[in-house]
Amino acid sequence: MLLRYVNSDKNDSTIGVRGKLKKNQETFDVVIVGAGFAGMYMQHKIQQRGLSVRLYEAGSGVGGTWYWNRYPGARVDVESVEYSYSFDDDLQQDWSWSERYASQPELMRYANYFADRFSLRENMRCDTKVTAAVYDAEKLNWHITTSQGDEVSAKYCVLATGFLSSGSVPDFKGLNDYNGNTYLTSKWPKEDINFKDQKVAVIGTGSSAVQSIPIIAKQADHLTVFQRTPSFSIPARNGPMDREYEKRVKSDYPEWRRRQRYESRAGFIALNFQPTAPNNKSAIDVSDEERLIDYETRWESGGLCYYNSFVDLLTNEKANDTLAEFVRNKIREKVKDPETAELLAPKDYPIMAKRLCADTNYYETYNRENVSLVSIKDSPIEKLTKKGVVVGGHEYEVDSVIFATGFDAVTGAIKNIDVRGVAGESLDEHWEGAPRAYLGLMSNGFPNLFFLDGPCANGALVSPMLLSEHQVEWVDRCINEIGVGLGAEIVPTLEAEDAWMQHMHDVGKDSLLHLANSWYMGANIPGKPRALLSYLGGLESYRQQCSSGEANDYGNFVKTR
Ligand code: NA7
Repeated sequence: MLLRYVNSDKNDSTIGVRGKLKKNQETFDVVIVGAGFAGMYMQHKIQQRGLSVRLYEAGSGVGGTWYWNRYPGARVDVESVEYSYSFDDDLQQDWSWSERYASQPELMRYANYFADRFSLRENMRCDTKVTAAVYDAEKLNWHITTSQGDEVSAKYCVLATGFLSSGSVPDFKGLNDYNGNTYLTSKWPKEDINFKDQKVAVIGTGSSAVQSIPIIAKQADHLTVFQRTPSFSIPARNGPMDREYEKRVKSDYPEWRRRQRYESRAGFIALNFQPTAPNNKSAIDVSDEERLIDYETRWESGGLCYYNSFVDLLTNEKANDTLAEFVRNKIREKVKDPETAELLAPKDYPIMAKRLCADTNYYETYNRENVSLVSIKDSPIEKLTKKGVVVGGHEYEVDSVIFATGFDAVTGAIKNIDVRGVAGESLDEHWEGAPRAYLGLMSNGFPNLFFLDGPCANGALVSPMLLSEHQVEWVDRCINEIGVGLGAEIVPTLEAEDAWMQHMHDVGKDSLLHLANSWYMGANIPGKPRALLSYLGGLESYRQQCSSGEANDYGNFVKTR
């Protein structure tokens, strides 16, 4: 099988400075893993403090998730003016987005602009995977090993490895027998791929598939989509940036950011949408007419704004079903063939219990003559053969198979590193089953090790930019307030970690998220323990809890000075 999703990036113009020494044994104040938006901001903060820092990145350039997910149609589902750094007013004034939702190439331009503007490249090593991070309890530092043979040490280690960065391909029978081209959406090749004159299969119907299918369908001779679970998708209503609107936002950006932080549930308010405030009423207490007005207005606004709709949509099945049925009816209106429409209309899980998708012509694509939908819900993919995909005894012959099969989300990228804390205990052992991290920032037994956008914080359900800015600033303060002279060690107490896990459980136990087999629950990966991976208390509550963590001179931590 030709694995086309493995890139060769040797001539990439976006590369940082690569490791030149065979065995680099330097010592740093801070080592950061990952040059996504969180890792780069962390590096900037550390550089501003005048501390020594090294950032390692597996890709050949910056951008993190956006570096790898370059599949056709890849774009962010939070509005560009919100999905951007807010910490520097000059930066947000200087940068101008071209569309309501930035595409992957534009996000890459932004990431590279950021790296240059804040002089990050010199302290970065790209094309370098961190393979192990082992704590030396005597020297009080982390010993970090990389795929390029670096062996460096650092007082502090920050894992900014991303929560959607470890792509997953199911272990289909016959995977290696298939002779055509294979692609993974989360490791898409850099060269232009065109499916003209090809018969193509897409496996999976999550967000990556929903974005890429309409584009691939226009190129391919025939596209067959293999769907196990349909997604709920809302029209994104993407378009060129409305310059008047941009001007309005920029005329008072701090106020827009304040609303994003304090007037939304998820850190985005879909600024174009009026009224922007979350609806704090119950969906079942209002009249049918009032409910419909909310749903229709948000449908017209587009995107993910149902996260700010009625307050009980994610806690009350009856309330949830009012919105689910509204969206199912929209699908039925769009898709001409009633049988296909019913297959595309999700009925087995609450809406938003898997992350909503935002699309451009997704459902309409199934009205094309060259597109067919095969439900594999009751009859899974049996195998791949030399020529294609077999379902229900029928062989679908295709030239290319695209795996849009998701991620080992939140913990996958962390677990790819052999992380060992005091007494040699591995993170895997400490997490035994489900991940544990106080405030989603640190784990007991792993001093001076921080997670950004990691487990037990609310990464899955809030705008990742806002969350990572908040976390980076917390870590920056922690390193500088506790690490006086960089001689200190800090680690959360087991009691604090237990209490946070209990709080996470209490806040999340009534959520409808438990009713879907999604990456939110780790349920999309065979063998991964089923557990809620994110904190569901909302951004504001999270911010308050993080402040409590800093209170009383970091009273919930053990410190050595
Ligand atoms: P998702 O949303 O996890 O989607 C993965 C899709 O792949 C989903 O439809 C899965 O079906 C399907 N899948 C996974 N394994 C199989 C097997 N074995 N057989 C058939 N189908 C399978 O990942 P995306 O990359 O689309 O999106 C991830 C996030 O990126 C998204 O939430 C946004 O935040 C942006 P299943 O639902 O498991 O039945």
